[in-house]
Amino acid sequence: MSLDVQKLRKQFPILDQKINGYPLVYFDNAATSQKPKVVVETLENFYYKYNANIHRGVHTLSQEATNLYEEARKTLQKHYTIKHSHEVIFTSGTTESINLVASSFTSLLEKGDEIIISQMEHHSNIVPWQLLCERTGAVLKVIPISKSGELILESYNQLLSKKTKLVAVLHVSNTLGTINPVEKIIHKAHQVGAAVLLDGAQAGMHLKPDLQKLDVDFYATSAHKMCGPTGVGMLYGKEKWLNKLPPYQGGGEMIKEVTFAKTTYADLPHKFEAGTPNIAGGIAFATAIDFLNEIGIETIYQHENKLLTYATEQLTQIEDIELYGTAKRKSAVLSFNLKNIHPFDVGTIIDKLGVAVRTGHHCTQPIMDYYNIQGTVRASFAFYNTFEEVDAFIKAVKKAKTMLS
Ligand code: C6P
Repeated sequence: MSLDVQKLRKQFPILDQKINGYPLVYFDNAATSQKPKVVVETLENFYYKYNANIHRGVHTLSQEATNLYEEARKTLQKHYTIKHSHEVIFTSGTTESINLVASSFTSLLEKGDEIIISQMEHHSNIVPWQLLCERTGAVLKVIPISKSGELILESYNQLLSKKTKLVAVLHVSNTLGTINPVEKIIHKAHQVGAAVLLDGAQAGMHLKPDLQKLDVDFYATSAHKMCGPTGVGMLYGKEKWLNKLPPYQGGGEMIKEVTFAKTTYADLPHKFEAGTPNIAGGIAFATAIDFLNEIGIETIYQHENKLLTYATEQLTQIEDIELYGTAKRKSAVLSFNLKNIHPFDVGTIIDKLGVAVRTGHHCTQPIMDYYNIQGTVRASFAFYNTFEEVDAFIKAVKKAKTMLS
């Protein structure tokens, strides 16, 4: 099915504006996606009609708010094909989801145990594991990448051993666009008895993983990268792991009984949800998921892929373009540089022409070190982007090249 992009864009009033006198071309979707009216209305509706704390009150409003929040959990469960709704933990986003697992894993690791990550990870999937290694004496191992920006799986196989306790890798790279062969990665890790965490931050709007089929142990994601609000996300964890791990934070709602002698913890998912959560955000996260499913994630992927192919063809015709990330399976991310020109300068000039992209290391400094560069210009597309916008972007890059050469 093809998309009626113009009709969809009416759901995103922010796109219909001029920046520096030019129509906005929003190509910074990997940083955060725009929010459709239905999501904003859900937030507004919650605060106008249902605002109350959840799981705490006997009064009607509190019960209604609780029902909406728990319904949202079920929407996530269904979307990701998760067995039990209590395996869905609401967090503030991917970063917190990963930190939760890394923090709780402290008690399960011993000196000399190994954790495997990859060279293409976002800092959110590097630093929490480094901190865990510092706490426990575990050792961090890194799967290298190839020039095309793909994981070298032979090296991964060699890194795996009985010492491997956890493998934490990206589902989709925010800098290179690479869609990793996560099925193979999970299968291999399980053969040595290691758990697998996938950083799904960049998969949300483009792929619809069946988490049971994948057989992944943990899956982390953020609502704001899939048309939902900021400050809310999900950690999926297999029941057996969530039962084994100790709580991440202590506070209200995560306990069964508190005495000064001993505290016992609430059942899942509440054991990992201390304090008042982002209630409106969680509910609006579910609205965003419904919105995406109504369009169809496969339809979204196909449209974005066409944009990516067209943009790649156009961009690589410009002399002196260096492209980073040419994996066979890619999401709609284009990272590039103009030879001898700083990415920041390109980003600044094209912004003057209305084009919003991200420049810099994209919180993936090891990738920059690998390619021996300081940063890249990154254009990332969403289903509401058009071919005309790609043309405007290419024109802007050409102008930047002329001005900066
Ligand atoms: N990447 C980008 O511009 P949070 O901030 O918790 O929602 O997501 C962190 C995160 C984790 N993993 C990956 C692969 C990511 O891309 C991100 C966020 C943004 O690329 C902001 S740095």
